[in-house]
Amino acid sequence: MFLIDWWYNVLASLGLYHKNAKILFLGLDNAGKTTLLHMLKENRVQVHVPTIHPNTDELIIGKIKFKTFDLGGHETARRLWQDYFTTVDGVVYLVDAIDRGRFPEAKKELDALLTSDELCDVPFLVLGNKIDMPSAASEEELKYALGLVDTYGKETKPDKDGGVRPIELFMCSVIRRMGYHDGFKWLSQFLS
Ligand code: G3D
Repeated sequence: MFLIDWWYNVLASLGLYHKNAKILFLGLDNAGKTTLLHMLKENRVQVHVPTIHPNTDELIIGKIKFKTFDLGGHETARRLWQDYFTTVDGVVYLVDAIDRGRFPEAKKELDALLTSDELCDVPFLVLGNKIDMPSAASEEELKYALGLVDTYGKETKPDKDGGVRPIELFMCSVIRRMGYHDGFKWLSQFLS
């Protein structure tokens, strides 16, 4: 009973209670995907235990299935997430906001996702992670670096003016549990 209450609280806080969805956590390695997954799972930061699939991880809470994949240089992982596309309902794309040297690579991988036919109708929540670090890029800087000029808007009003691609950037710190809740709530409006 305690566990059910706890899960309810986690999903409710993310706006995902009653949702039935497959959500991909994508991004370059080191962006914070595994940490976010474990944060949802345990509600605390934990040391990762390497698995036989080092570039992917999975979590199921209620009717929501989360799966992570590293992008950039991992051909095997790329094949795996492409196999997953047919049923994906939302993408959470994480970017390490302190690693400016990899912004171009992060943009390249994001652009490839955004232009893929399989994901043309899929909402994208972009999370600029690690804002607890003083050197982290600002939201404006990251938006510019990722080429996210025309985003959906942070208000939660589906179909506000039809045709606008559901993509939005939220800055966050996974380890401080800041920012990503608003992002998930934004994403949840597009999930059935
Ligand atoms: P990945 O799964 O996308 O590859 P990880 O990324 O979740 O393994 O995280 C990579 C590193 O970033 C980890 O550090 C993790 O602790 C750190 N990290 C994740 N989220 C945050 C955050 O919000 N702020 C800061 N400062 N660091 C974060 P280590 O040292 O374990 O490699």
